[in-house]
Order: sequence, then structure tokens, then C-alpha cells
Amino acid sequence: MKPIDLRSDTVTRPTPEMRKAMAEAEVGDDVYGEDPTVNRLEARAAEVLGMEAALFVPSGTMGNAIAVRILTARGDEVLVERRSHVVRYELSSMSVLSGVMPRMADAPGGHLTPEHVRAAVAPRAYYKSDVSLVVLENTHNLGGGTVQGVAEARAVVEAAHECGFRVHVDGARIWHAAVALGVPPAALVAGADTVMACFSKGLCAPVGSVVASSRARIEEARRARKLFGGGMRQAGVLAAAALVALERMVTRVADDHANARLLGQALGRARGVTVAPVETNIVVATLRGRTAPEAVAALRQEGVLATAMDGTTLRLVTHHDVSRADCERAASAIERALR
Ligand code: TLP
Repeated sequence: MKPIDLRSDTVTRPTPEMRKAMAEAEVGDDVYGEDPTVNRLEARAAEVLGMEAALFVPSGTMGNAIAVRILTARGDEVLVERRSHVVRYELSSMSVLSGVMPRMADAPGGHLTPEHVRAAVAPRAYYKSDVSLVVLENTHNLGGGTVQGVAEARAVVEAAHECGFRVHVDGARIWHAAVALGVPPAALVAGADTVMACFSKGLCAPVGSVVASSRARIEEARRARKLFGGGMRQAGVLAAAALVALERMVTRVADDHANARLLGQALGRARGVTVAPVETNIVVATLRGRTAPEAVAALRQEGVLATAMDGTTLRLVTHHDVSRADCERAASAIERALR
């Protein structure tokens, strides 16, 4: 039997509607700003995210790197939650590409608060580096797909601006947060300086993310994208799939959230497993008595693919290409494998 692939919501294949849109996409050279489908996607993404403009980029990693690059100066510090994607899974990109250092804060569930922000303010001295940027992650991946609410996000943005810091939101799964809360995505990023959002996480697009911001910042972002090698040519074939993702694939993630809750309950019944509350499509569990790679191997024997995020953290992610029935089978497999 085909394994049930819960490693990530990045494993989805483009839908038939996407493949058709890709085949028929009107294209041009996007480095000249002449790809009509890319332009349409950027305008629509900006609207949905409540920003003036947006820029299509090949990956979430590049989108985050561009945002950090345009919002900081070399030698600055960036306030981040310790388990955030920008520090754990992007090859120290902020240090390598922008010459800035992360300043780590611990937050249960992954979400920084106004208190974390205010604690980062220190009296100026010529020998101290200053925080200039705060990065939020919504949903928070390693925190367990946790959602930061509208008021909470707004309070952090306001505190950051009061302290003279800029704010970037890593919204790879901002769609999932919006659906979980029943609010428009724009409400979750209101006031932020930049947001990155992905079409390739759970929405089935094969490639692509956007950075959205003010018109002036997006012009800076366009230069940074070129600098990082992300200037694409007839990218409309990709933007066409991303447009289908944006218009047709967002509301259905509610099904993925329900399936994730089912898996969370099954994991919760296993021995030596502590499951973070399941709020969206990511299930994160901390293991005792066996390592996460051992648990992944045991699950694989039962036909379920999962990820060891580190030695003790196991992750399962639901998405379009696993059905309710698949998740019911996976739940029984979990109970057998992790007894
Ligand atoms: N996350 C991937 C892995 O890199 C861990 C996954 O399988 O979840 N921000 C967040 C919050 C992400 O979860 C990811 C991808 C990214 C940024 C990077 O996006 P890509 O993979 O498009 O560079």
C-alpha cells in the first residue's frame, strides 16, 4: 500500500485545475515586469494581504531573506522566537546574506508578545548592536502550527513600532491561521512592515511565495530578489498555479485542521508522547523513552511517513493529498507503532 505522507504539506501535487491554468497561462518576461499572470497574482496577493504591493518569489526562504535584507542594516540584531523557521531551517540566512544576528526569545507556542519586544530595548551604547527588526511566524511551525490571534499580533506590531523596530511576518501558513480564526488574512498582518506568504504549503501550488508590503518597499524587495538570484522570466506558468491556490484552495484547509486533530488524539494516546494542542494542520509531539528518528522508523514500518524535527520532536502535517480515510488509517498505525 502507498505510504501516507504526513512529512509536510509541501508534498502536495498541483491539482488538475492548476495544471490546466499553467498550460494556458499568458506569459512575458517578468524581469521586465511584462508577465501579465505574475502581475495579476501580485496585485491579488497584495489585496488579500491588505498591503499596497507584492512580489512573487520562488520560495518562502527567499521571501524571508528578502524581507530581512530590506528591513535591516549590517550589524543589527533581529528579535525572533527560538524555534522559528528563520533561525532553525534557513541555513543562518540572515547572518550569511544580510550580516545580522538573531536575538532569541522563548515563547510557549512560538508567539512573541509585547513583553518580549519591550525586553529587547536597551539604553544605547556605542559598543552594543541594536535590534531593528522583529520576526513573527503565523502559524508557528515548530510551536505546533499554533495561531497568533488578531489582537495579539496587532499588540506586538504596535509595541515593536513604539520601540522603533520593524516587523516582518513569516506567514508561510497565514492562510491556515486565517481559516482557523475565521478572519481575513489581512487582519493578521495589519500594520506589519512586510509579510511573506506561501502558495506551496498546503495549497498545492508547485512553487511560489510572495512578499507583500508598501509600494516603495516592494521596489527594494525587487532589487534584493535579483541580488539573490530570484529574478524569473516567464514565471506566469507558476503564478497561474499560485492564483488557483489563492482563489480556490484556502478555505478547504479547514478539513486538514480536522484531520490533524484526529492524528493529535491518536498520538496523545501513545506512551511517552506529549502533543502540543492542535490548532491547524501541524501536529508536533515531544517524545520520551524513544528518539524522534526511532519513532519515524517505527511509523514508516506501519506505512506512515512523518518527520523528526530534532532528536525529540516528531511532526505530522495534514494536507490536500491525504484524505479523512488516510488519516483514520494513520491514526490506527500510530497507535500500533508507538504503543
Ligand atoms: N517549512 C518546511 C521545512 O523547511 C521545515 C516544512 O516542511 O514545514 N517559513 C515557514 C514557517 C515554513 O514552514 C517554511 C517551510 C518556510 C518558511 C520556507 O519555505 P520554502 O520551503 O518555500 O523555502
